[in-house]
Amino acid sequence: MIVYNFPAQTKWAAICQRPAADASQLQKTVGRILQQVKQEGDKAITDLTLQIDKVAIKKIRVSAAEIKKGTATLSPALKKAIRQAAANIKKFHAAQVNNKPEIIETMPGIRCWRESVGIEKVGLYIPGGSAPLFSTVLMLAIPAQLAGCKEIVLCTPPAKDGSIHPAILFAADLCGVTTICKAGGAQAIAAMAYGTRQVPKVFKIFGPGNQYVTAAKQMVQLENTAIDMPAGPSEVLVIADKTANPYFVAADLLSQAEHGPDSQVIVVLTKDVNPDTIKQAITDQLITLPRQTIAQKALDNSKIVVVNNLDEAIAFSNYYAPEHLILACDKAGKLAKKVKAAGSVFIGHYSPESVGDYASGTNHTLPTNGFAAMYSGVSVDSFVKKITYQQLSREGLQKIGKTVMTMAQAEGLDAHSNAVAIRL
Ligand code: HSO
Ligand code: ZN
Repeated sequence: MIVYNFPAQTKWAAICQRPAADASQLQKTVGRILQQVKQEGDKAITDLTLQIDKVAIKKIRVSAAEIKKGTATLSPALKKAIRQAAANIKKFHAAQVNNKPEIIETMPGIRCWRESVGIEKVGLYIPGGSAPLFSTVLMLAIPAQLAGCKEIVLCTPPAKDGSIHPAILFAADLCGVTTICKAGGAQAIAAMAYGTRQVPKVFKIFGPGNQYVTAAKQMVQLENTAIDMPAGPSEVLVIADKTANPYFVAADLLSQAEHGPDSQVIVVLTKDVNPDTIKQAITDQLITLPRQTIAQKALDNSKIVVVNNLDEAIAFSNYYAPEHLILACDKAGKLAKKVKAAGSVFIGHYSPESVGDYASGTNHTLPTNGFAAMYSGVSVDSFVKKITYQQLSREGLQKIGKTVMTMAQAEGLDAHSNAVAIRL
């Protein structure tokens, strides 16, 4: 870990820099995959799955029998844990559902309101890779279901034997996913964007993924499919003062670092904390982890920033705009009020990020790469369109008619003016 002692504000940009992916080669490869899926549909998916994932699949769609067989192998303890997490996520997200639109009478006889309508068809991408993130199924399918999305398609790469991880099947089945497909990478994104015989076309695609998935999402967005948000490697920033337990802090940093070698880990310490105590606590815990090689790589690029006080710490964090922000200090509640940019905030010594990753109820699909400065994490809102309505009575039109006609004429749009005049 690189230590920066009291860096001047002019140095913050360099410290906060995220790794930049080389886009040009990536776009060519992904562009070719998108084209292939567009032209050959399902055949392209099976061919690419064999070629890239080295898995031979007979059918892309997972059958009901396969779901039943797969979920039966899951331990009762894991099923119980998934149900508990799902219940909390549902409870938190249900409060975001807006089913009583407020009618605003802007003038007598002019009534305006806004209604949330679920996006008919949505696509969820669940990465396979080194860890099957079935928790992400809950985080995406639950708000989709609450939003009233009719079709919820899930794509995830199959394992070497052609199967889908049983916990992914269980979570998908529990949360109303309507179609599960065996497809990963850019080809999965293409299939959901364009539609194939087996993979339904969707209007918006959600979920994390590697650089191919991310590039594919960005490219289909230029055509006619919406995406949740621009995604980059996962990040955490921990603010710790002398009240923090170095072992808690180290554990949080490691839980982020184990995601991938490109995980971003930053710890901001007030000057009364010795960075060596954190480093020692990391060393002690790292050796016990099965994913220590991955975590070590992420830690090699991670940073310790020492600042004068908590106000400076929060200013630095707001500048970085982390996906996850952990406030490891006694005054965390007060500090939380000063957060201006973060995907999700974990307040105090007993709120590890892991809890938000799985089961507190908040969503773990969050903005990375500095996008927390202007984007929000996934919520029920991400799965709806907000349609506005207005209804005028004759009297209402009489009241506003002159205003509209005057403005329309001034813009040189006489037909607009006439549409009012003809009614009056
Ligand atoms: N920390 C990840 C989510 C996750 N963690 C899934 C464990 N499983 C990105 O927010
Ligand atoms: Zn995580």
